[in-house]
Amino acid sequence: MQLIFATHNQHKVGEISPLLPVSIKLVALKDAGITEDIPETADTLAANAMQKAMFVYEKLKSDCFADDTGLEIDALGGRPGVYSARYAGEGKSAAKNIEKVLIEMRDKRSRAATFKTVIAAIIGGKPYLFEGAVKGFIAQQKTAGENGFGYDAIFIPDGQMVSFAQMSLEEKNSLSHRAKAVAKFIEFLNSR
Ligand code: ITT
Repeated sequence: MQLIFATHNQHKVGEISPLLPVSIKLVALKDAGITEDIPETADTLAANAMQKAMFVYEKLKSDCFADDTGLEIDALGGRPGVYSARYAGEGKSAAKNIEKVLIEMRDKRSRAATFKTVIAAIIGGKPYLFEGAVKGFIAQQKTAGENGFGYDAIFIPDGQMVSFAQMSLEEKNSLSHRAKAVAKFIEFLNSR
């Protein structure tokens, strides 16, 4: 089957592609002819993911899905959460987002956080949601490691010694919020 992935974030494509069975052909937005920004104006991950998937479905009437992800930090009352992408402003700069979180977390002893991904899929014209989460904590400062993207250099999953930015793609995919949501999505597709 063919699935359009409603994202402009190539890192997400890079993480999800190797998790999909060969029977699923992933189609990038630009290959589906969509180059404009997709609005994400809702205030939950699920509603944002569905907004992105519906945007594509309404244009193309094809099976598609979107991923909305947020980093929820306990000591910050769940922020940046659904506002993760633009936490430090419209520029969506990962470096600035990380800097803002580290400043807000400077005096915080409790550093627990959860990465959450919600996948919204429209399959055969019907909407579905799949969630994945991983608990961990926020590092005192940016760790070494250039892998991953976004907040990966400050997130250390529980039970691990290193951040997502220090892990290979395979290691991150064996633990991550996104990989867990994708696994549920694949299970659903296989059960149809
Ligand atoms: P699309 O909406 O086009 O899919 P986006 O980058 O805007 O791409 P989100 O709305 O889901 O994606 O934004 C989530 C924010 O969290 C954004 O700043 C990402 O860089 C970051 N993020 C998402 N997944 C992440 C991951 O696995 N590790 C670290 N940071 C991540």
